[in-house]
Amino acid sequence: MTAVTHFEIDALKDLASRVLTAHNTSPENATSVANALVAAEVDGQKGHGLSRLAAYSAQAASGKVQGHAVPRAEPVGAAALRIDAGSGFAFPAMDLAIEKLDEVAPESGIAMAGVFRSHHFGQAGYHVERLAQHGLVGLALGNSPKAIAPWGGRDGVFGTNPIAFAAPRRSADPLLIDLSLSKVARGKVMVAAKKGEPIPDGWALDKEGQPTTDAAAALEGTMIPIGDAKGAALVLMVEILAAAVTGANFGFEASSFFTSDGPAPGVGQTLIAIDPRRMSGDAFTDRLEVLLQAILVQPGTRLPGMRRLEARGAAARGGVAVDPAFVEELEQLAHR
Ligand code: PYC
Repeated sequence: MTAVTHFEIDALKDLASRVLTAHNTSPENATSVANALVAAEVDGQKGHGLSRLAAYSAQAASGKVQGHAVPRAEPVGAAALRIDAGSGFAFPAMDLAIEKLDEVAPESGIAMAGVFRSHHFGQAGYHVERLAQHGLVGLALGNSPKAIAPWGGRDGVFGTNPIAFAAPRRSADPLLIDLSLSKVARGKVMVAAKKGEPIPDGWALDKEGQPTTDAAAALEGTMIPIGDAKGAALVLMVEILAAAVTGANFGFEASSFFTSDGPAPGVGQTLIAIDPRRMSGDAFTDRLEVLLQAILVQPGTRLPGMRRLEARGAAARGGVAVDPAFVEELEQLAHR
């Protein structure tokens, strides 16, 4: 079993920031990335947390990610803007998108930002939750390097293409739905392959497009989407909204989020903010509570996103559980 120690949230942010600034990244960008990675760590989403830091910093050092990029917003309509992430990290571009949508959506009722020349945007829910904290309903869609084949096919075309949704509540944390569209994260297959263990049926296909329980064969093949053929259609929709609409690379054109060689991935994200007050005034929050209570009166039900909130509460009380040997590795990276 891995040993864990509880670390202060701010200490982990400071560490992540120092690792990045030691690897060709501006302090502003390092802060933005560190905030997002530590938020994922706090929420128990470790696959989008500090585990990404070594790969991120190697990519900034090699120039595959432009650590000093300054994202630029260009209005392209009354309530639409394009954001060029400049082949930098996705998080500063997403921060800019949120800042702009917060300004525009309350005026226009709805606003959209399309981010291109972008990179891994981590847990998609992190972005929409911030919109919901400002009273907006948020929808985020992002594409990623190929991992899923078209239904019936065998070669990866699409990424795991997450969709996240958040809605503000009257006196509770926003409702948050965050779905990656592969049945399970590829990271779980990587862990099984490392241990030489099989994976459950239904997770992945081998390179011939056949179902496999062999983790190593699955890594050479593709991930099965949630909902099988219906999920594959949803993956296609996200690919169009996140990449075709924004002018970004498709999943099959994008380079890896993990390796430091080659061109930048150049993926895209679409973020949509709706001001529900413009549509239904104060009724929105009342009606949302009616709906959520209709769920919660049934024994055995929970709202989506609760595990994350519980993890967050535990971290706020007692710190974030991280393997101290891993933290030491990150300290070494910060002093390279
Ligand atoms: O959750 O699969 C995911 C994901 C891909 C890119 C960003 N998040």
